[in-house]
Amino acid sequence: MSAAPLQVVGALLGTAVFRWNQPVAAAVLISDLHVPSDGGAAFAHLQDAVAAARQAQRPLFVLGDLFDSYVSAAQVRTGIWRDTAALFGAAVAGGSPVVILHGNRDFLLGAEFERASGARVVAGALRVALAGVETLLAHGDELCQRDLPYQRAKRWLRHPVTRFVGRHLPLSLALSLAERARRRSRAVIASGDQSRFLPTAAAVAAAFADGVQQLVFGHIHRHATGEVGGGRYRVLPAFDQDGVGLLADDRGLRPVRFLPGGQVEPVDEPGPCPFPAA
Ligand SMILES: [Mn+2]
Repeated sequence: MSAAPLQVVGALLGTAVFRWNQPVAAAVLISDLHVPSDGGAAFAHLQDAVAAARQAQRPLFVLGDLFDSYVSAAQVRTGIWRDTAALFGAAVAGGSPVVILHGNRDFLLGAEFERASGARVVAGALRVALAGVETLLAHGDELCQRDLPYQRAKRWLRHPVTRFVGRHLPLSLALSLAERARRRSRAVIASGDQSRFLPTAAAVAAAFADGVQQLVFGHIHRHATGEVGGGRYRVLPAFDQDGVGLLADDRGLRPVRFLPGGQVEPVDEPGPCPFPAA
């Protein structure tokens, strides 16, 4: 895979859609690892998924929220963020490209992480011909159109000025601000009408534009698959919970659990997700 800049080919509900410029015959896909500062189970599962990708010489796609939080560019030089960059660096050197979409917790991942890891960081969604199927990979937060407070906050959090300030914060301040934001977010999610946090059917259907045949996203931490508006969607579960992701190859996409040593075991196909209409 080349290092040429990716072209923006469209937008999905305010998220830029980039085009991956080569077909991908086979891949490993995971999402929502939320790797915490102590690594924990999430990092162990990630090592298993990276091992599986490396043994099969497949690219690894991470569909956002790789980290529990990533704010300051200084983070890549320390702790679990440095260790994760090194893990990806070894995978890239071993022939497995790593592609990371921004999630809502780590949308400040930037060029410093690309340099440290050799991974490609995509500031948006990614259109890719995956095992012969026109596929849109997205984090999925833009699909949750009923969560108006979140969508409003997203606009100012991703403003260039806010981003600049965040990325230049001293490490300790960045980490404590991120932890405060996480605590508030957990409280909001626990108290709200839960359907507010689901994608709307209209938003999911909107993803099937311009020839997209398949949509894969995460964010809602709920393993699901089904059809909306004539296209198949797949929602990846939170990877930190169970180490479950997707394999893509000439047999299509299928859920697997990643085990130590690069082994995988099949996981039952999930049912559909009840998307509210709007
Ligand atoms: Mn998320």
